[in-house]
Amino acid sequence: MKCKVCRQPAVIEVRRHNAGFCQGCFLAHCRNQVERAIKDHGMIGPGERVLVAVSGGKDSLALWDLLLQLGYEVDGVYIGLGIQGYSDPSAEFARGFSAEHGAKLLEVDLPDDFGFDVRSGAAADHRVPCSACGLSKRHIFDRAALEGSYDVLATGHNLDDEAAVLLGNVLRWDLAYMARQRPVLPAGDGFPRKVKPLVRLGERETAAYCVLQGIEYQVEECPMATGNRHLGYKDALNAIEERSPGTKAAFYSGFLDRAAALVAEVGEQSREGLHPCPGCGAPTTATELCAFCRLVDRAAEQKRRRLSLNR
Ligand code: Q46
Ligand code: ZN
Repeated sequence: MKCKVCRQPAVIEVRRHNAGFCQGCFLAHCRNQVERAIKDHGMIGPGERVLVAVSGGKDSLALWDLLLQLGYEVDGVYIGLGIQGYSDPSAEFARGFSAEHGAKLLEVDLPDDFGFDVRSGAAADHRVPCSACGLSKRHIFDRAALEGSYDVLATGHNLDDEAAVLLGNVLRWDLAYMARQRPVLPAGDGFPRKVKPLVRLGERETAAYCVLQGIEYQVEECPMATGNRHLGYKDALNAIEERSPGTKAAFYSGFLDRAAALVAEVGEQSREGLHPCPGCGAPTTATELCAFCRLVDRAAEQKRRRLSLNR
């Protein structure tokens, strides 16, 4: 197969585009896709400061690299989740990228800074681990962006992630979640602007980008992901994509073009009635503490109970 752009031998085929690319043209293709997503959706303005949520995996490190390549001023923020055998090496990949590129990395550690890890927090708050993890990450990333006065928080959600989340939302007809699924969520009411510049790239492409660009990343999946619903939706979409390449992109872009505006109002309603949490100041609809503060309290309470039982 030849590169669609320069006719040299291709190193990767992207079936969705019915095209092969050589190394140089593939890296340029990734930059173009990110540039186009940023421009089409008005994600980042000239001179704005960006904070990238970094996990140490392929998507967030590819995103960090691509934004730096495109000339943006970008720092990273990494959260240590206290997941045994996974969090420490992930942190090393994030730190390695930061050191190699001379880019600033902020670090927050759930056990050190908040007194719990994903597993113990989830147990204390009667949630599944990914729910406690997602809640913690959203809260901490938002705070880091606001406290650091960044203009925008960028996350590494790629096309496969967004299509899988959309499938889950459609299967449950969860209009409020669908409304929040846009590639840009505007700032306001204690939230930073949040953007997803990788929505035009699949996860095979972000992995290939890292390999071809020489970026070392955490290849292992999070051990807590096993059996989660999101992975099931990804598998289902991959099976469809295998038979009909391009379906995933058509599903997601069709939503943005034809359905997102119809559900947008529901999303605006879900931001109504927000007030600052008395514990941390983050916006919440809860009458007392926000969900994250409750998680922190319950984890602390559980810890106290365990310690008194062991005495
Ligand atoms: S890190 Fe956290 Fe994911 Fe692990 S515990 Fe679940 S949500 S699977 S992106
Ligand atoms: Zn709070």
